[in-house]
Amino acid sequence: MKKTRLAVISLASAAALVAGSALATMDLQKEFLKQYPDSKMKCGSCHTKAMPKKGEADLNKFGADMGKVKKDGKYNFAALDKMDSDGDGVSNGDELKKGTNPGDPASK
Ligand SMILES: [Ca+2]
Repeated sequence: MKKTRLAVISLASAAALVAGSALATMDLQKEFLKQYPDSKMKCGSCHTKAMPKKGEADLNKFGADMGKVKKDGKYNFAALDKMDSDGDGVSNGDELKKGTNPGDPASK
């Protein structure tokens, strides 16, 4: 009986952790789209893979820059706008307004 209870608590804890991380990602996407309604935000905007699976969530340069402008849980979007994360000569802000990918130099 004790083992069953422990297993149920462990499963519930694991589910809460997974749900928490998924919600954080959804919250970030919502916050991002609120800030940049014309952007074509997708997983590949911040990650090296278009559809990253668990363990493949490597960030591209734009995703890494988003992490750099995060302070106390808030993103400094004004600072992010001025950067040119992918080095293609077009600022992140301009790319996000145009709907191009600020993490892909081939998209500008
Ligand atoms: Ca750029």
